[in-house]
Amino acid sequence: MQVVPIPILADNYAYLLIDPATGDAAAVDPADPGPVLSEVRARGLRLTHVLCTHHHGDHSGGNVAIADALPHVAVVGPQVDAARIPGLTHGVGHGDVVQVGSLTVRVLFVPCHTRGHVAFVAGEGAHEGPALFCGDTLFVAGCGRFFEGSAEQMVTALFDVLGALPPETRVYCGHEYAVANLTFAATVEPENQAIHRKLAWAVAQRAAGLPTVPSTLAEEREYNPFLRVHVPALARGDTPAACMARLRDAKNAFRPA
Ligand code: GBP
Ligand code: ZN
Repeated sequence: MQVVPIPILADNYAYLLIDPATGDAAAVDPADPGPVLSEVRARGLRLTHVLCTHHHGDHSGGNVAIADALPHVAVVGPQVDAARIPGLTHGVGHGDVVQVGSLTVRVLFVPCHTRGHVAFVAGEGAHEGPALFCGDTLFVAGCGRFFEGSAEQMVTALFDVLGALPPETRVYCGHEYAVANLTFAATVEPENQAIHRKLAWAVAQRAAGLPTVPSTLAEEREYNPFLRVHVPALARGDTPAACMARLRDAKNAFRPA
């Protein structure tokens, strides 16, 4: 299994998920089809699927152009939001599987950012550990805004659903937000050295023109405040959902100095 991040639009990532055994590949959230199709051609791949995490245009806006360019491609996305996913051919829900060459991709239902948001986990059998494509649910050191859901739903998504994956799971998220997220994280947990280390690393990566993806779930648990709502320093006596709501409100209001 190989994953290639493709920076698109202002700060989005599309991804190619490649099965080296067959040359088959899937494109995750290819909202800008140009750079994604160029990469497919340059690598001599056969694109078999678009995997669309949610209806927002910066994730789903390339579906139709890709299907027009490559009519055999299956457009996979949340059945719950079928009417809002352009070009959808295969509506899926929690536990469904999609076969990309010899790779098995499993669908996880993680509503909150949008009411139909799904994540895709690939290569769960592979010895290098699975790859998680989590769209705008989990970011490096952050999470998505709760546009169509509640703090309770984000707790379920991050702890019960994504939290059930192994710690070595590689996290491929929908936006390059690491520096902004870690700057916020440092204000809510200033004593946490993992935040300061990751922030220095993220600033250096970005200065070198490099992405901050992937991280791992194990790493995220060290510095991501939204995965630390049960830690006393952040919970301050609140339930996980109440802490989740408070952190989300604070992040929405946060403007770096
Ligand atoms: C800021 O505040 O500095 N950069 C901005 C935040 C995902 S994109 C931009 C923002 O709000 N991004 C969204 C998010 O969830 N961010 C998490 C965070 O800021 O902590 N989107 O493009 C967003 O989902 C969108 C598209 C939203 C269509 C609504 C519709 Br309708
Ligand atoms: Zn979004």
